[in-house]
Amino acid sequence: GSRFSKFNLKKKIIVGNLSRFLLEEDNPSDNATHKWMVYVRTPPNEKKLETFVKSVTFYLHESYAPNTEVVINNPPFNVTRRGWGEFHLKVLLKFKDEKNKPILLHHKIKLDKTLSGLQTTGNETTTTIELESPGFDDIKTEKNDNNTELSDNNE
Ligand code: SLL
Repeated sequence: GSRFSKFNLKKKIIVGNLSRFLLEEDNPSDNATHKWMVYVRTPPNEKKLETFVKSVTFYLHESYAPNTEVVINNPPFNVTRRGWGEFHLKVLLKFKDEKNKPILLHHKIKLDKTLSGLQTTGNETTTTIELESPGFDDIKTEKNDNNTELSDNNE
């Protein structure tokens, strides 16, 4: 038969980023011009990522060394940093059911160019993946809205 059985399940995965220009009063003590946050989620009204994803590993630009690899095991699957440039990052999804091999996604961080100091939406990339076995957990879902704000502390 076909390599993809009809029981395989397609899931849309969204990787996106927000950013905010750092104003004078944010006292940028480093070279950072922006604060940004990268997030991974499923579309609204679809099963949340944590129902079938075990962990998300973010591989940041080498200028963040030695902390270029960030593993997130629980939602929200976000990383927030300060920075000054745009770069491609890699996102590795590992699945609860290990029949599904890890999948690597790519995303380019896009920073706010308006310099308003307000949180703005950057780039969003959507990838359709195919799972052999989702291994869904029976997770009660509320609103899929905990991924959408840059926190105020200086990570
Ligand atoms: C650019 N080619 O210049 C890219 C490189 C690198 C971004 C961007 C590091 C910040 C920090 C940072 O923002 N790296 O280490 O605090 O657009």
